[in-house]
Amino acid sequence: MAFDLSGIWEFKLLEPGQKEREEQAAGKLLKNSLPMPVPSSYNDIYPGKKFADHMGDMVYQRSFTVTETMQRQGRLVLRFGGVTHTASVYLNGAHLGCHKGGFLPFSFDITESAVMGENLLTVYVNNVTDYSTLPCGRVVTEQFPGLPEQTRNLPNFDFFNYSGIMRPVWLYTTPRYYIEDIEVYGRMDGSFCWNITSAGEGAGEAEVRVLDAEGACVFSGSGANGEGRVPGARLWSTDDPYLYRLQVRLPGADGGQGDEYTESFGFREIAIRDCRILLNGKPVYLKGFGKHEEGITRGRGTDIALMVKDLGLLKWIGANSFRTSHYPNSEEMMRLCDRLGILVIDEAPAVGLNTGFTATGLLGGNPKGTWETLETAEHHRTVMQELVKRDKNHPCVIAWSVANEPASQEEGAREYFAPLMEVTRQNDIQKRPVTIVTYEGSTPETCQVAELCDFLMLNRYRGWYDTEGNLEGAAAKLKAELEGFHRRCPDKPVMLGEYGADTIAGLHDVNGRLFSEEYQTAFMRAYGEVFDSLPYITGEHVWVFADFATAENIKRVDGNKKGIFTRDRRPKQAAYFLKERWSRL
Ligand code: BDP
Repeated sequence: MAFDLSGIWEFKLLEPGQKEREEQAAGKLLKNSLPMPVPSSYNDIYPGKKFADHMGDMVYQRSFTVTETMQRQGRLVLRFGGVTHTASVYLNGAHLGCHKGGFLPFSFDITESAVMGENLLTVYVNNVTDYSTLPCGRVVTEQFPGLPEQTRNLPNFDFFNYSGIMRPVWLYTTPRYYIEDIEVYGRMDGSFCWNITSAGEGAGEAEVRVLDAEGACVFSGSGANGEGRVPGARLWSTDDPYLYRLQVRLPGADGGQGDEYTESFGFREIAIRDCRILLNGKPVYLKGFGKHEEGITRGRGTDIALMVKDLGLLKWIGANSFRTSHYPNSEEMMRLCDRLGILVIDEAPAVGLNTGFTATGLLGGNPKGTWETLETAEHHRTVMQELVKRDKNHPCVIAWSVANEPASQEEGAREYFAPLMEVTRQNDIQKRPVTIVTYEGSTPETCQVAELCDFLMLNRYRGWYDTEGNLEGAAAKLKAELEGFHRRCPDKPVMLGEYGADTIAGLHDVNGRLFSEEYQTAFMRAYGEVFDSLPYITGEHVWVFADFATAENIKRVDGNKKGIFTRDRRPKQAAYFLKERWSRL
C-alpha cells in the first residue's frame, strides 16, 4: 500500500538558534505557521524578499493516520523524494534521522515509531550551501556602518537556491520479508542479469518474470541473482523506447504475505569507440540542452505537467538528449525519459567546486586553492553512490556527470576526482561512461582531469563572456580549443555541454547585437558550423533549455536568459533555427 503525503503542510521559517529550541517541541503542533504546498520550493509561494532569500532553517509539519489494515501489512516506511539541502525528521517527537544532499531520496522504517491513529511528522530543513555541501556556496558576514552584522549565503552557482520539501513524500507498507532493491540490466543480444536484495525475516527464493509491453511473460526464473535471455528482445532506442518489466515476487515467510515489485527496464547498450558514443552499436549524435528542473511558483518542486510539457518541446525541437544540470532530476522525470526515449546525462549536484568563483562574479582571493579548501570529498562519494543506486536501471541514463565546472585546472583536481570516477564505475554494472563537465578556465594545456573522463564535455562561452559580439573570433577560438582537446585525447568523443547567449525574448536588432534574438540565432549558427567541421564532435548541448531564476546580481536581468525557450516555455527565434538544424543531423 502506498499513500501520497503531498498536499498542504504547515510551515515556518526559523531564525538562527530557533531550530534547537523548537526541536525540543518537535512532538507539538507548530504555532504561527503558514500553509505550504508539498512538493514545492517554498521560496516563491509568499511575497517578501526576506522570505524568499531566507538562509538557514525552516520547519514543515503535517499529520497522517495509521490504520490497523496498514499495520497488519508488516512494515511502514516513510520516503522523501528530495529535501533541499538537509533534512532532520521527527515522528511524534522522536528523531528518525537526518539526510544531507537535496536531490536524492531517503527513507525511514517507522514500523516501531508510528502509532495507531494520528501521527505527527515534523521536518526541519536547512538550505545553507557552504564548502562542505553539494552544491557549494559560501557564508559571508558583512558589517555596515551603524548596522548589526549581516550574514549572507552566496552560492557558487548562478541558479536560484530553491529549497524545501521539493519532491513527493510517500508512506508505504511492505511485508516483514521484503524486496529492498532490484538491479536489472538488459543487453543488446537479449541477455539480461538481475540482482535482488531482500531484507527481513524469511528465506524464500525470489520468483522473477519478464513481461513485455503488452504484459505477456517472455521469461521466468528464480533466485536473488541470475542471468536470463529474451529471444528476439526488442531494443530500447530513441526511436523505439520499448520497455520490458521485471516482475519480482518474494514468497512470504512461513506462508505469510509475500512482497512484489515491478521494475521497468530496456535492452540497450552504451559504448564508446573511435570518438563516438554508441547506442546499440551505432553512433549517436547528442542534440539537446543543459536543462534546469524549474519553473514559476513551484521553483524546483516536482511538477509533472511541466515535465511532460518540457519533453514534448524537446521532441518538437528535434532534440534527443539533455543533461540534468546541475543536480539529479526527480524520479518521475527519469521514468518519463525512459518512456519517451530521451537520452540523459545524469549529473550529481556537484556544482560550484571552485573557490575562486561565485555567481555574483565576486572573485574571492583564496591562496590555498580549491582542493585544499573544500570539505566535500566524503559527501561527494556518498552522493555518487546514492545517484547510481537510484538511477541504475533507467535505460535513458547513458552517462554520469560527476561535477559541473569544478576548478579542474587547479593542482589537486585529479586526486580529488580519480576516486569519485572509480566509485561511480564500480557501482554501475552497466559501466556507463563517466565524465566531468569542464569550463573555459580548464584548457587543453591546463586541464587536470581530461584523461579521467570517458568522453569530454566542455562548456564554452566564446562570443558571450569573452569575444562578445564577435562571432567570427569566437568561432576561431572555439575551434582551436576543441582541436587542442582532440590532440590531447585523440580517442575520446568530445561534446559541448554548454554554449549560449543571454537573449531577451522579443528584443530584435537589425544588426544582431548582444541580447537580441538575432544574436542568439547567429551564435547557434556559428557554433554549429564549427561542430560540423570537426568529425570527432559527438554532441551539442545548448545552454539552456529555458530561462530560469538566479540569485540576484548585476549580471542577470530577472534571471538567466540563455533559454531557447522563455521561462513560460515560449520559443525564441533560435528555437526555429535549432529545429531546422537538428532535423538534418
Ligand atoms: C556556466 C554554468 C551554468 C551557468 C552558465 C551561465 O555551468 O550553470 O548558468 O555558465 O553563465 O558557467 O549562463
